Amino acid sequence: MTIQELELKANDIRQDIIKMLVAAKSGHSAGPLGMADVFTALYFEVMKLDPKNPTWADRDRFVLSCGHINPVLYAAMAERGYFDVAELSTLRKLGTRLHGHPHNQALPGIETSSGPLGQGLSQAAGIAYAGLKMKQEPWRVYCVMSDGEQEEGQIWEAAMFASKYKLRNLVGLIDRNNIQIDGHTEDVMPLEPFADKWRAFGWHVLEVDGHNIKEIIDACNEAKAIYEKPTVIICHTIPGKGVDFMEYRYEWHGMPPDSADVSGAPKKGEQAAKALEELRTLGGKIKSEHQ
Ligand SMILES: Cc1ncc(C[n+]2csc(CCOP(=O)(O)OP(=O)(O)O)c2C)c(N)n1
Ligand SMILES: [Mg+2]
Repeated sequence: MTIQELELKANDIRQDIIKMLVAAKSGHSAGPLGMADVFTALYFEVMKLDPKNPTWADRDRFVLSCGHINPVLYAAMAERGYFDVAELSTLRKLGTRLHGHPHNQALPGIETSSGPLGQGLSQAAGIAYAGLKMKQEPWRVYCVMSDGEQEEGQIWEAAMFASKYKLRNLVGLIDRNNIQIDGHTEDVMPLEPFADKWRAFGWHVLEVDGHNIKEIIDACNEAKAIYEKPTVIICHTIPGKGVDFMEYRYEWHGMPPDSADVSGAPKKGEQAAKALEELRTLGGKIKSEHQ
């Protein structure tokens, strides 16, 4: 796909996210919107996968460590053809396959269950170890983490393990959006100097603009050429990206549009419509920019 097509796909994914959250009347807005470009790059360009055969033996493995941002995972999977986009409206409903947090027994293509933060990198490192050291498999492992969960010790245990075993088939992508549940990361528990910490743990470290799809793809390609180390890509993102009244606001971490009146936002009942209108306008701009 061209970069323009990928940008339009990310814009569709953002609209899917708004619609599914409103239908569910619960769920997280800021993280999923912020990571739409990263998921578009992964699901439409970077990862080897077959949506019609989700257990294909040679597929790249994907672990979502920060399970709460899974509206973006579901939207990317549906847009990629794993299941019908119409099913997105069943998010969090009784009997759905689309649980509030990813459930690997519920939906084909979900590699691991998650929700409790801090565990995904350990799972991904174990999978990468099995693939590389026990079976010499060609596939790679991608693990998306959030910045809030970097405050948990288990992340750093996994980082040491992956470095010790030189898991060059493992790529961590971190949503560096500077927010967590009720504040900014640097107020709650400072992470900086963040890249230096990963470097000190023996990882190859890259930093990208998490809204520049080409940069994300290039970084994932660079990781393939790193022989001795796992790679971490720090993706600098804007929480709530694409919806003006949500951008940079941690208040939207765990709330869907139209669930509450928030300062600076349209009033409850008008938020989803406003968000969708803004994204549709943005889509029009992307179309005309590249002509
Ligand atoms: C072990 C664990 N502790 C607490 C939570 C509750 N929780 C869910 S999301 C979240 C915020 C974490 O920050 P981040 O993932 O960076 O949030 P975002 O950027 O998506 O707003 C917390 C504390 C959890 N899911 N797991
Ligand atoms: Mg965060």
